[in-house]
Amino acid sequence: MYTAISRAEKITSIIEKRRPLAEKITGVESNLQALKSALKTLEENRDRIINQVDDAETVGRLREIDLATLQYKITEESKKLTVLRERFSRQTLNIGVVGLMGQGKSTLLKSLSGLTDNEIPALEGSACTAVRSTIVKPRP
Ligand SMILES: Nc1nc2c(ncn2[C@@H]2O[C@H](COP(=O)(O)OP(=O)(O)OP(=O)(O)O)[C@@H](O)[C@H]2O)c(=O)[nH]1
Ligand SMILES: [Mg+2]
Repeated sequence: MYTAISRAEKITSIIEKRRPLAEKITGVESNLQALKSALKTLEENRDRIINQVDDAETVGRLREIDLATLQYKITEESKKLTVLRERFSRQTLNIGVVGLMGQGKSTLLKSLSGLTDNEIPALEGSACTAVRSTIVKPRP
């Protein structure tokens, strides 16, 4: 009984530790959004000024500034951060185990989870689990 409680506490503590990471990412995401919108304004202003200026050299220099690529990069990085934030916001610990038949995958999961052969059969003989299995332990 004691180990079951301590295991639940450990899982809760791991999930809790992710929270500040998710919050940190939220902060970075909103900074990036602000930066992106500032770059958009800058680009609009640049385009407007280009139409007002006659000097070819100045126009050339203004055109050279690659604001589009910067905005694109920000969008790409933001997408990656969203994936990470969603991961860190998960309310579950997801453990994936892959390996050859009979290598001890189910035994490892049994040992990690405290579950028995009833929930995760790990038995001698030929292929036992044999298919991709999803074991979900409902939170109390
Ligand atoms: N000696 C030894 N036997 C193990 C170990 N881990 C698992 N076994 C035994 O190996 C057999 C197969 O283990 P499973 O955990 O069912 O292996 P599996 O990878 O889940 O197998 P499949 O689901 O059939 O692919 C069982 O009889 C286990 O008791 C280990 O570390 N040492
Ligand atoms: Mg198995």
